[in-house]
Amino acid sequence: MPEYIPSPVEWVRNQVELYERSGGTEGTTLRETGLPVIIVTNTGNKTGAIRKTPLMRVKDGDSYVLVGSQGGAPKNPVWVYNLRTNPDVELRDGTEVRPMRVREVTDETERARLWELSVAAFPPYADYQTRTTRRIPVFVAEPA
Ligand code: F42
Repeated sequence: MPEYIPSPVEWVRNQVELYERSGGTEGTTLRETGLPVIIVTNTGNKTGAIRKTPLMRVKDGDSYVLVGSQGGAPKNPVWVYNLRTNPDVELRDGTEVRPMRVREVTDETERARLWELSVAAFPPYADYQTRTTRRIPVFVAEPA
């Protein structure tokens, strides 16, 4: 078994810890927004270690949209590279944990639809895109 390496960022690490320790009944929303969060367990592209990344929950039928916004930071979050290298993840939504396969959305029409869905679920995403010149990467996680 590869080792699990918790996030170096304290509030993120704490959220993952509470979310998982409670079996998905606590720590499931983003701070004061109260909006729901999922946890994507992914594989480090260099270390091969297990990484757990909380993201906003954007549902599209049985699938989830994963938005690499990182608050509009100039660089992509590292998990984006992890998913590009290893698309097999485990996705926790509350008490439900399922294996999923991730693909990056490159089709413009599909991306436009999913972006709209993402902004509806979490309005700050729109703001984040205006803060950075990079194109925020969008992925879809589908049941494996
Ligand atoms: N981030 C988003 O981008 N979108 C969201 O919708 C979102 C929602 C959200 C909700 C709740 C919450 O608690 C956090 C949320 N975040 C959201 C933040 C998100 O969870 C990540 O913390 C953030 O996107 C940054 O991702 P990151 O993968 O860059 O994480 C950093 C802090 C990190 O863990 N860095 C590690 C480190 O040691 O510096 C490296 C992790 C890693 O995967 N390393 C790789 C490996 O092989 O292990 C390779 C490293 C390399 O050098 O390439």
